Amino acid sequence: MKKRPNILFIMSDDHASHAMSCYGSKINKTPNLDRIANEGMRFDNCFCTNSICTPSRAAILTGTYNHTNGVTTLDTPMDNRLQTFPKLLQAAGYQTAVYGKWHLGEGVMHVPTGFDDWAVLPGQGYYFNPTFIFPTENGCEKRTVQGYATDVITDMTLDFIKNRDEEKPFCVLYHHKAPHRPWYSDEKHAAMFLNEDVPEPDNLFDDYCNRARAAEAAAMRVGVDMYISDMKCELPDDMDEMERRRWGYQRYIKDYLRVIQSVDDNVGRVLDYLKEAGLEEDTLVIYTSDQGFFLGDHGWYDKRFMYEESLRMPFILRYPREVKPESVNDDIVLNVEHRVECRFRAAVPGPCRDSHPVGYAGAQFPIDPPGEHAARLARGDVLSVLDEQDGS
Ligand SMILES: [Ca+2]
Repeated sequence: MKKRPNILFIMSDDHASHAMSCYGSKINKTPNLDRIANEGMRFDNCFCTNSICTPSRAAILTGTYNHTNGVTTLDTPMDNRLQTFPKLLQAAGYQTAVYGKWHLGEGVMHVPTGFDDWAVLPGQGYYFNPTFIFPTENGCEKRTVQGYATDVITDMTLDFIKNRDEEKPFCVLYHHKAPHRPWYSDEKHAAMFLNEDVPEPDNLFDDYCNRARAAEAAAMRVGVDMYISDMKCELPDDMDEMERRRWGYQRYIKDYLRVIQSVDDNVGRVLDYLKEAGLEEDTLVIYTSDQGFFLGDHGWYDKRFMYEESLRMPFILRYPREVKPESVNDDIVLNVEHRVECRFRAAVPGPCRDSHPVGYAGAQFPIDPPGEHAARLARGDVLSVLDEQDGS
């Protein structure tokens, strides 16, 4: 039987690809995330189907669109009886775990299922000394863990890998809370950018003319529609809107980039451990985020708007046994396909349609019905999909 890879699925929260140097960022460097892209494949056109945390996370786990899985808003928790890729892997003999951001609901119907071990943040969680929900014999309990969330989540992930049953492959979902607002940096990165300005995007001072009214109405303007908790100071009342945008951009983007630097450092710790433990060749490493983010683009921060900056997700993977270094894929890929990627790599048997192989990451794989349209789009087969929809 073909050796089954371990899977390290790393997902952060609101990390836009244009804040990663492997995607050409003009404002920061992410050397450890770049290692994944440089030693594997970078996807340049990966998009979410609903640019907000909870729905995107449900789409990724289940491989289905939100009208199918029922998770349509931040307030619709996921039914944990739904089929997910970790459940399929667990049933196929994988050791499975999830640590960090979950944001798919709490309580018996919504906490993680399909995992041999887990510890997740309730809701958004906190950056410092976060509370986690842990499984117990009779259900679950909340406990506070001392430390900085990005470090703590990494420690949990490393503990799981170090203490695994070496006879079985593993799949661990390593889910950062960062860089979701309010962007609280750790001490190590607090001084970054202190005496310098971060370059502004060309369209920071967008005036929304010649655009649909929604653009002007959107309450996502940098410096104007932000809270004191975002800015960590009182908002100035002696600036016009454009001055406030310029001031607010520097205040928030520096904190956003500082918390990303901790994610990058910690991903580096895990990559170093995989190498040290001799697991590098046998582990598929994926890095993604639940959606993108406006980095001052159009004068906005946040997401939840159908623009490329918010819909585009970073998606890079490394698996030396099958993926050539420095590969780039510009096909359109959707978040509902992440499950397919993990299942394929693990060669998990299941209710697949094996008569429909398609090219993806330079390989052939069977796809299942929920991923079918997206996978065909990934082939560039757009017109036939649209024709089929028109006729159905
Ligand atoms: Ca998010």
